[in-house]
Amino acid sequence: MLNIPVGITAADVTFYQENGYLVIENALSPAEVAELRAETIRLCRGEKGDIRGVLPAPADATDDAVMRQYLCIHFPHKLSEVMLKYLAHPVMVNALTHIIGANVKCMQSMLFIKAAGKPGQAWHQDEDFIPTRDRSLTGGWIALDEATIDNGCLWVLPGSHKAGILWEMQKQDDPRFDCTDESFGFPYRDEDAIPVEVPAGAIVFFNGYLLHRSLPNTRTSGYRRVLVNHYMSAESLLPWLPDATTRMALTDYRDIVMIAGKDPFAYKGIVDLAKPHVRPDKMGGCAYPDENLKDANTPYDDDHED
Ligand SMILES: O=C(O)CCC(=O)C(=O)O
Repeated sequence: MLNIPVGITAADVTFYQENGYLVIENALSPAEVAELRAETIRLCRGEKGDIRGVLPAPADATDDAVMRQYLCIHFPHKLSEVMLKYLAHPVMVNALTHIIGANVKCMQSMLFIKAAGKPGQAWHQDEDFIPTRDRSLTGGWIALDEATIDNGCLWVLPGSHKAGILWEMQKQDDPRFDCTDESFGFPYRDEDAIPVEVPAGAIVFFNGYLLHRSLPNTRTSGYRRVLVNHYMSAESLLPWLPDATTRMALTDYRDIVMIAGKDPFAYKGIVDLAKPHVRPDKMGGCAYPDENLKDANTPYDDDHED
């Protein structure tokens, strides 16, 4: 039984076009949020299949001990029917077909767990990482916990998508952020940013050219869990290959899931490319946790609660 807010309004679409983001509260019911949280634990326990950087959890490890290991799991929808289902949640589909157009595909999911003490992500524009040809990239960020300033909500620079410029990027070693490169040189100040604080069950939509970041989870316990999926117009090719080592783009990345309308390029078929993996959180270095931990006895020795 869905708690669906009515579909988005013309005023919502105008707000999104002007500001580059939009919040829909009560998009998911409490039962749906609970389903995604339960699946998050199964993924972190390694019960859904191989995820690079996720170690099989001992049966007696607590849910907290297991979840606290991981900042973020990339491509959970490749292993989990539950995560796959929520790519095309009715509220998501309704909003995206108004924002993007009738034909919408998804190419990426990321499951942030972001336990207390974990870092945020520095200023960036998602089109730097996932370059569409028609600037249609849109994030659909599903809050599985309330997201607040103190647990590391999103911050956005409203209207920054409008220039249509991808700003320069550089490596950064700011301890507030994970290992991802940061955008710089843009004509906006940190003071112009606004926090996007939302309750659990909300979806935040944001444009692929919008400058956004998140700060660390500074609470002493708990999580800021989010399932964020990325979508684009099915009419655009996607010159992308999510392989940080080669950086070799395909002409058209076809490991996609259609979530609305028709795929004009269905004749190309779908291929299986993305491999689920953990995002290094910098606190343990920028290598994968399995590489960091290969000499350690077990990551579960320290089973304390905050
Ligand atoms: O939720 C976060 O902490 C960062 C998410 C983000 O920046 C993104 O999905 O592009």
